[in-house]
Amino acid sequence: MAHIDAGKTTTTERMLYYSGYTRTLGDVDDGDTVTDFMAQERERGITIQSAAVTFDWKGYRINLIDTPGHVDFTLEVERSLRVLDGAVAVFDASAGVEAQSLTVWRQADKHHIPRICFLNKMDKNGASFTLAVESIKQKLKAKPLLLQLPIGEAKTFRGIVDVVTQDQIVWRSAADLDDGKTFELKSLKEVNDPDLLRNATDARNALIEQVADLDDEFAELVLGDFSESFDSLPSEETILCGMGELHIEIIHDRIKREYGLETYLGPLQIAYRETIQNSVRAIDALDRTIGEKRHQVTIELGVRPWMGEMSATAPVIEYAENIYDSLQSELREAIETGINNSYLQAAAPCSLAAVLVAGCGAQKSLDKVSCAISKQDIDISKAQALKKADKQVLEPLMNMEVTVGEDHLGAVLADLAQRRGSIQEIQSRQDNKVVIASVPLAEMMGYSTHLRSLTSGTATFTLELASYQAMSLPEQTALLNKRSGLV
Ligand SMILES: Nc1nc2c(ncn2[C@@H]2O[C@H](COP(=O)(O)OP(=O)(O)OP(=O)(O)O)[C@@H](O)[C@H]2O)c(=O)[nH]1
Ligand SMILES: [Mg+2]
Repeated sequence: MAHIDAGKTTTTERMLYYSGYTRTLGDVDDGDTVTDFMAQERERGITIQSAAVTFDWKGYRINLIDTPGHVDFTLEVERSLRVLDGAVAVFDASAGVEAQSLTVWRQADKHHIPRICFLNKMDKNGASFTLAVESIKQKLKAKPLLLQLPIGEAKTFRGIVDVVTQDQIVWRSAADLDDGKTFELKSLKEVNDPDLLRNATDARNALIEQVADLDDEFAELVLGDFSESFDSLPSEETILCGMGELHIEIIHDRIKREYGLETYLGPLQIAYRETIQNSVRAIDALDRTIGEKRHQVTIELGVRPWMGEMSATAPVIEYAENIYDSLQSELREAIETGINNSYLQAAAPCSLAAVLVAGCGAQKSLDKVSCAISKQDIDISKAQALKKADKQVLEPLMNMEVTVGEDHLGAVLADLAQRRGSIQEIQSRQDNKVVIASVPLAEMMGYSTHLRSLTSGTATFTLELASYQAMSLPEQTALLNKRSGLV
């Protein structure tokens, strides 16, 4: 729906052509479009009656009604609005909101029809994205959410940026203008255009905020992520925890916008873990005088690899024979709390290990102070035991599924092999292949961008944590060298 001549019929004709519904591209001025089929329409180059067409696009069926823009046929538009699920309001970007657009917009308001605004004629002399958007805000009293930005305007118009995916689509220059079917899709990260990248990032952040204002669930998601992820360390560094690169970027941006803090986002770090390969024991004897009283406690702790279920936060505590019963229950509690605390505070959580309380002796009458001391010293003895053990670094291993067309399957598989991925299965789903694989998280940096350029944006993927797996010795050495700044 729109003012006369905004380009509804032309846009419809393009949709039919690009979706494969028609084989030739009709033109209003030549009088050969699909939806302007009446003789009078073809002669005058205007739409007089609404015409409905149905076509398929990316697995969706679209029922489209091309309505007339002339004021005399307003009733035709009203008729269509009664049966529609949604409307696309087409605007001439050099004119903004024109009179008849205002009329049909109000009609759509009356019928509570959701709307998409399409700024057409961005190539025309005098086209202005900013002015057109401003006119939508002012005249229609609407709050548009910007989903695309133009690249260039009027004579320089050559493409658009997808605000959500941060990809750009650029058509060939006007000189060798064809039917518009050929274009180049690239991630903005691969394009050296700092101004465009900044505008696109700003637009995306503004969009996230607008959606958060409209949708409570979405807002909670964004804010909840933020507060949970803000994990401060004693140093000048703050660790942001997130599920992926985009997640981290958004949190980083919110810190700037909402707290006014200029921060530098360091490279992404993987949450590695460490485990031990053999059993070791350490004895710690403590003898302290606090006030008048002497506290003496000896603790012997052992640690050994744990072969059972993965236990990330709760350690497995075992007692050596005869120890359990001989321990006063307060001391037992103190020891167990000590072991649990030392687990939770460890910088790199040590999973897959069990702690053995091998021996413990204390003076006869234990009081609260000796218990507290025991708790603290558990940490020291555990650290001593761990130091003696042979260690093994574990890395997060992800389950992944890539859905890709047959023609790009080879490229995706070759790329996964380079990322230390192992392919478990390749299934067929409709026209696509689904690759089921596992791959270390450390190899997945920038994967979404890379996959897009590898498959011209046709593939999709999902990723979830599967387990922690032992790294090979060369991989471990490379990682440790990198972490200690040797390479
Ligand atoms: N430069 C330029 N011209 C366009 C564009 N889209 C449409 N036109 C031209 O604008 C004129 C009107 O296009 P139509 O598609 O008939 O417009 P309409 O909205 O269907 O008009 P009515 O049905 O009469 O309301 C035609 O001459 C088109 O060739 C565009 O993106 N750029
Ligand atoms: Mg028309």
